[in-house]
Amino acid sequence: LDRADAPPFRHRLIGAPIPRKEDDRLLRGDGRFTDDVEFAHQLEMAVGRCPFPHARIRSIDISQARALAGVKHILIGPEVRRASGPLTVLRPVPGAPQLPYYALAQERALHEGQPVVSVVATSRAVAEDAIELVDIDYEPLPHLSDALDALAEGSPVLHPDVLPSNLLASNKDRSGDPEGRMAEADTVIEGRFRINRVTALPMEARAIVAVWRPGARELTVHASTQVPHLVRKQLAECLRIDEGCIRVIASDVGGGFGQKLGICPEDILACLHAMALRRPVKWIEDRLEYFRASTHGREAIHDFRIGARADGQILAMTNIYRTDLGAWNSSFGSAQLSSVVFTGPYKVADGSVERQVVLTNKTPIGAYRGYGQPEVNFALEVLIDRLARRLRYDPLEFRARNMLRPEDFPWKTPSGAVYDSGDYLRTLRMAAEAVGYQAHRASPKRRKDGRLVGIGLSSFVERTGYASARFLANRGSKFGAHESVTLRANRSGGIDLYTGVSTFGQGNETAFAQLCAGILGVEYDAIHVHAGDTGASPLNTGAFASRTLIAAAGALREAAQSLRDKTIRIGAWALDAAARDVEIAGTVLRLRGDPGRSMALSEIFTRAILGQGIPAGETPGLEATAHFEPPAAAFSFGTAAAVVSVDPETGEFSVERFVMVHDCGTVVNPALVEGQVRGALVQGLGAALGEELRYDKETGQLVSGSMLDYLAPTAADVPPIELLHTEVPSPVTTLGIRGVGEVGTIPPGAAVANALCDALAAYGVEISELPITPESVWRAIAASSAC
Ligand code: SMO
Repeated sequence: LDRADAPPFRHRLIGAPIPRKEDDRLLRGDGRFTDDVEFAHQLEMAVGRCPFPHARIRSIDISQARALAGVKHILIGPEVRRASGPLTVLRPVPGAPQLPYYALAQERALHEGQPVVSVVATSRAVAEDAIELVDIDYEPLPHLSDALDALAEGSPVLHPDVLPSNLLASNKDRSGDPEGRMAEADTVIEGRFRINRVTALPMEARAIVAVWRPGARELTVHASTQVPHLVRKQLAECLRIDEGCIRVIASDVGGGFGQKLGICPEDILACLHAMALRRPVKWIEDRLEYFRASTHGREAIHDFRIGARADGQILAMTNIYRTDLGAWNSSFGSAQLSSVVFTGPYKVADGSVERQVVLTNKTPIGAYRGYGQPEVNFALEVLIDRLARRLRYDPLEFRARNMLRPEDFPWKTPSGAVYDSGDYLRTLRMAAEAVGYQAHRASPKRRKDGRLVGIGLSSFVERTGYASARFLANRGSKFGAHESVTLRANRSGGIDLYTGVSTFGQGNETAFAQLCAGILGVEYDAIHVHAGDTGASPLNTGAFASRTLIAAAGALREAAQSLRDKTIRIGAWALDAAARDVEIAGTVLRLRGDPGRSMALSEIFTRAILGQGIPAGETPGLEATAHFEPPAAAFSFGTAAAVVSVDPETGEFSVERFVMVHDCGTVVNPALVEGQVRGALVQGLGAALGEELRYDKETGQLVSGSMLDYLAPTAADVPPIELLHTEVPSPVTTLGIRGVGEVGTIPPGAAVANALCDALAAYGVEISELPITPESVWRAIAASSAC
């Protein structure tokens, strides 16, 4: 990938744990989040939500609400349908229709928390009071809170106008002869695994401020989003206005985690109100609304089968799973991605995977960090342990025997994915070594204090980035696969870096500046990053799928090299030297071997910008935009190991150690990588060990929709985490980078489940559901045959 005339791309800043550029402002309280944006004459919006999981809306009377002092504007379903289209999705389910899901419910509301009425008033308090005064006559309808019920014959159908059943889509991938190979197997093991519905829980919930200036035909939207340019496109579609009239600005975003991908109903509502009133409208989601109405994550049922020979060779795997999407297809990708990695790190050529996407009367599922991969990892890796036990194989050696070897790559999986490269076995061995696996195996399970100790493994492969835009186009995606950057020299001798990638905690400002400074040879502090404003960045894709740096590194390199070449041409000419004899070093351009002959970059940049004092034939300006599309996805990989102790009387357990060995290819900034992996592990442990958005089957109500009931981990709940890295460069990305943003969410569930089953081996305990809680462990002990 390197140009012949360019210096090696690998430079001194790659691999340096440079402190995050973002932290200075965040730690000083100088961050600017959407709620920090204030306009004169600004109004606030509140949303009235359906209290039932499914109801016909007979009538809505807003007369009392309208009469309340301070109320400026009220919207209900029919007006919204006149003024805007149904919410579009970024990546539609192939073959599935556009569902008629509008910013406000129409004749029927399909889930508890769905917006039914919105009010704009002089303050949030007044708007909320007005919501209380809206008189809505609901007729509750039969509801579905379970995917299997939703598929049953005779169930009520959520979207009867466009779909004959609640099965939104199903499709299948296969390769080889899984049935034949299963028949040959000495042992076939199967299991059903239930993965909980959870939520991302960003510190900043959703937020928007919309400002409409009709004279300028300009709608400016400040939003808490991962994808400003995609939000702009979706707003243009739903509001039926020209994209050129819309500017989306995401300054600081208080957590994305996939949940801040694409638009939500409230975005449309705030814009409609702002356009009707010609005044700025703000909506800041509160935590209770967040639980009920922000897209949820995960929730799937996996039926998994593995067939193996008595000698421990896996012959075939099959996986059928149902994802409960809730009432609308906000995101299909997570349902799709489970299948991409369903065979994990194992060499299995014969396999099939079938996915069914099911609609229910629950809050729509959206993207959530890990994006389908934690779900399938739990099913696969728990079943691998069970199979190893049945074959009387050590779980570590059973994994090792079946893992893909470096010489197997590129490896095409039964789902059609192509794993690029890796040394999977090394991560397994390193995790075992770090956690003291053999010593654990040799020591008794029962400790002096009566607790049982166990150790569990989970190995994984994660797709990061994705295949080319051509691949996506076949599937009706609204986004491409490239990333873009603009670099612009300024007269102070610095570089302004413009990116459409918003800043939501990943550290991209730091990594971008680090790469840019390294390629140019300028000071890191001379790079000024301007992120997340569609009015001041080249049209890009956005930050999701652990893809940002994989794609952006190529764009950064191209733009930086172009800027560097021009700087050198102008500087060399001014110093009366040959281009090959000069170099950029910090704040100056100097003659190699004669540092006394130099010129300040500020001087060269000023000459270039003004077009004064530059060689004949050189155009004025010093600015470059580059777009880069990586040729393929890179697959991260690794192994986690958990040590648990459990009280067999009560089921109370604690994770005493958690080791993670991970490979994200070339590490640009180890401090950022550690932050990403550690943070995602905490989210993964939380989702595995307590978090659950639980619906009451009878009433269809969300019963864990507050911070009191939703058991997110606190700092005191997080076990000691030990991180190790290997660095196998990916052959398919610039620099060999693999993604790292989501990986930590993947292995915790299976690692802890396997550790508990190891500790409780004498009881023959099996764990097939998340979350794993003291109660569920106690029930599993009680249900086990040994009791
Ligand atoms: S769940 Mo991520 O933002 O692809």
